[in-house]
Amino acid sequence: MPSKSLNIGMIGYGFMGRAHSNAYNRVHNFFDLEYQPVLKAACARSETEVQAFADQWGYDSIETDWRRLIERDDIDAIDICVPNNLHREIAIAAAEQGKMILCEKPLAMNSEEGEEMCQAVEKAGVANTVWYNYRRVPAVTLAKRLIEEGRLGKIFHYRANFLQDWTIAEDLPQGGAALWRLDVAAAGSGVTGDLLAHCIDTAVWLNGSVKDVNAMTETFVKQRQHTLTGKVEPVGIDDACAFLCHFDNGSLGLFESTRYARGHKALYTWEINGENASIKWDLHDLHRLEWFDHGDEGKLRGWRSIHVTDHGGDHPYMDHWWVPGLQIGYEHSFVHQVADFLQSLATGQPCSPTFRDALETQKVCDAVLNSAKNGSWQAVG
Ligand code: NAI
Ligand code: SOE
Repeated sequence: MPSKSLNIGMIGYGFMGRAHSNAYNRVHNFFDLEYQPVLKAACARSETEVQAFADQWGYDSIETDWRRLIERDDIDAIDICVPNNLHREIAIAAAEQGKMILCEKPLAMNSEEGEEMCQAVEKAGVANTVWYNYRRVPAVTLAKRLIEEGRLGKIFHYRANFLQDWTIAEDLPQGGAALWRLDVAAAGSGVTGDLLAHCIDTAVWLNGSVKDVNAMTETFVKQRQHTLTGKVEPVGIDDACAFLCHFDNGSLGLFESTRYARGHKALYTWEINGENASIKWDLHDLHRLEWFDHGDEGKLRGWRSIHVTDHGGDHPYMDHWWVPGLQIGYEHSFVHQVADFLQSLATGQPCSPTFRDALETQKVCDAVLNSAKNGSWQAVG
């Protein structure tokens, strides 16, 4: 039974506000932990909207100004689920109030902001994590274990894609609720910070640091009406981005992301080729890990599809869920991140990715955008 409460102050009630609230509500039904999250307060600008959200998800109270929320003595941790341009200001103010922080990705608009955020949480000594949730899909965590066991041998290639198709229409406006991702002032960048950031986080976690990058970006629709001003304004985000890179371990990386791949809604895939084995994963089939082992007997050698649902400690996180063979989904990656965060509070260990870990991804994103602008290889700062 939990003996300690962790009072959550949630900022934002959109997609991630819901995904995280679901995770806080469910974690204790499946994980036996010392700390229990309590949904203390939800915050957003519209009183009626945030009250409806609070009622639906079980928050005790609401606020309409995040500054008021972070000043409250009954809040232990601030969860930042708002557009990217607000992450820095909220995180720094929350750290100054001594609050723990769970911040959505990307950490910040750029690495200068990210560095300031790191310094703020480190100075305040508050627990912090960034929601790069795909690390905690059991098949992805299993891949990490297999790599750490040295089963792939020397790694030669890492390739990843994150493909969508929802911004192809030229008359789609930019800015405001739901469309802030198209507005560079709110998002910081397009697919680089929104989608490739996930690919980079997973890659750095699985394959180590990126040394340098060579990128190209494209903005297919050059101007769109802005929802907030009503005017047709230039589009400042990258609609598509592809880059090559060298990893510190000598392997080569190839990454692509776009919102113009007709037919693809959220096709996140990665593949790693090592000297002894190859491994690949696909978000659309997230409970499976594809594995090719060159050490297998010749006549039986081929790609295996591992259904990552087994118990007995073989498959990460799965002992906490249903019986072997029954799979879990997208939302469980957030439950796992909450469970790991709560566990980290009990052990005093950091919950990776911390702000400092996520800054590494931010630096790769910055190098990618600089490379695309300058047309040259860029070292990761
Ligand atoms: P959303 O557009 O669905 O929700 C944004 C929320 O922020 C809304 O509730 C809005 O009312 C609120 N908000 C905006 N300005 C505010 C202010 N000044 N004060 C208080 N509330 C304010 O956005 P979504 O998809 O939830 O994205 C939020 C963050 O989560 C972004 O940083 C995004 O990159 C990240 N994200 C991460 C995902 C992941 O896979 N880990 C998935 C989707 C989003
Ligand atoms: C964009 O559509 C989006 O929701 C990203 O913001 C998320 O980070 C990604 O996980 C899914 O796609």
